[in-house]
Amino acid sequence: KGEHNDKRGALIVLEGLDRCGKTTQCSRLVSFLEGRGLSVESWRFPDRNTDIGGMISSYLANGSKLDDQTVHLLFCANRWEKRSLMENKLRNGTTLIVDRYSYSGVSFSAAKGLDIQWCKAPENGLIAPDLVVFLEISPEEASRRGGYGTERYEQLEFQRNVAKHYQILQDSTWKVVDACLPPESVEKQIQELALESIQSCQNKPLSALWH
Ligand code: FDM
Repeated sequence: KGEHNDKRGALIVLEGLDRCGKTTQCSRLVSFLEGRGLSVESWRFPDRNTDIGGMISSYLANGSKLDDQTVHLLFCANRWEKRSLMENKLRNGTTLIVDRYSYSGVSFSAAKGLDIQWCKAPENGLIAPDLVVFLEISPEEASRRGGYGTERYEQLEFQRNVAKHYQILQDSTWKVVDACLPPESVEKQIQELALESIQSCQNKPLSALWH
């Protein structure tokens, strides 16, 4: 069969409020899985390297004014433009560790007051994750962690609202990990969840959001 791998990769998403430690944990997880000889890649959304990603990036830096619906659809389109590459990678046996996905998409937009069903609709048909690790931290605790940066959404009141919407979205693929435990302990829990997911996804076909 040449290069082709019979076993599909897992789609593993890390979610959580700003400053919950997602990005660090994503890269640690990728190193861990690579160390085990697995085929794995690190992804993130927004992917700022595309034209759409550039528009998002400028919006987040407060460099452009766009209405909430438009921004929502840009974030969503940024996932759609990566969908077929994502599917190919997964089918070829590569596990993807993704820093934010549609849950951020819906939670952040709904926190601005957009209707949650309206927000979910264009995400329909994107690939459903095999595992969502939610790194739980209170907005207050997150804001104490060295403070937020300067991007548009990094404010306590807004993060509280995002947290509320994350709660609503939790489903059976979610595993909640306490982001306030020591980082090594968080890391270990995520490793176990990821290995379990990589094993068990092999018997499951790829499926679509939101079913
Ligand atoms: N964000 C991220 C959204 O509002 N919608 C989305 O679909 C995604 C993926 O963009 F504040 C928000 C979340 C965050 C900001 O994300 C940039 P990073 O992880 O800080 O780059």
